[in-house]
Amino acid sequence: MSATTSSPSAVLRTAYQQSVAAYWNAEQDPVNLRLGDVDGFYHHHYGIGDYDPSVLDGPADARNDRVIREMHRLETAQAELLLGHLGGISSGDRLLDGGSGRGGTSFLAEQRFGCQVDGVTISESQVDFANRQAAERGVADRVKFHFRNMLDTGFATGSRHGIWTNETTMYVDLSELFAEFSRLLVHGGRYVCITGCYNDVTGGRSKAVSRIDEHYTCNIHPRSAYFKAMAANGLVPIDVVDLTARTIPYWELRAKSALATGIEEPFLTAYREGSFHYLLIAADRV
Ligand code: SAH
Ligand code: GPP
Ligand code: MG
Repeated sequence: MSATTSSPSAVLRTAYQQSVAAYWNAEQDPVNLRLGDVDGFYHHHYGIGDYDPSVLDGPADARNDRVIREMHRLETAQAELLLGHLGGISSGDRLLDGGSGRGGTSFLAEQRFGCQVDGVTISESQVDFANRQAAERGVADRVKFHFRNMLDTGFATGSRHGIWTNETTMYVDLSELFAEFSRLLVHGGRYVCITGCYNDVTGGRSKAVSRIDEHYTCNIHPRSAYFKAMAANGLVPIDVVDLTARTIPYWELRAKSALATGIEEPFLTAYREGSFHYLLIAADRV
């Protein structure tokens, strides 16, 4: 069965999921497309690492171009960091990208591991975009994108050696998600998550976090929710990395760029006030 032909009502089970799919089907923001155009890896996630301040110098045209390249470099570094936490993956293994967007992280995974990667997203236009890219890259036999819900992927039990979610978990119920990933992973298989989560220590959802939720139609979870849902589903954390300090420079650069969307200030406020973290969690299936 080709997942790309699944009917919308089978994949989008709730009005909420339909509204999330509508957001991604319509998404054409230059803050994502201009960056992807740099080298053909299209990301829908943020960046990590320090930026080169000299990109902000010089005449406007050259500056814009250099800022775009620098932001893209930091976003690619984020995906490479995530993939580095998958552990030993061999070319015969199968991976799943939960919420695959335009496919950037999946293509980087194929390049790194040379193995089969399936991406699932509830946006049909993203599926089409990413499958076109796979064909253009000549990797369509190894990297495939499907119009499926990551809460109910339809893939075989125990079929995955590695699964990741790169900024997608704020759209779903974590208990349902980790139950599905636990079913899909082999014993000893690795799950890696990069997410933004709010801080249980400072209390409930801050104003800045609420503004981020509103902007993307998502529902950011508290940090504790990740560990509870993992523990309940046989996923045992091995690495927990607070990336907050490493993502702030990306947001500072983005705030200065011509492609800023207005969400930069809530991210910077939330990170600086400590109400929000950018977190990587890697966990093994036991
Ligand atoms: N991981 C990608 C895209 C992140 S954007 C990247 O790093 O570039 C968030 C993605 O989550 C979108 O592709 C959206 O369609 C997807 N998504 C949201 N809810 C989903 C669900 N229930 N099942 C599958 N994908 C989902
Ligand atoms: C996707 O990035 C953004 C999300 C999946 C939303 C929430 C993420 C958090 C960590 C809270 P994008 O690249 O599409 O966003 P933008 O268009 O702002 O660059
Ligand atoms: Mg972006």
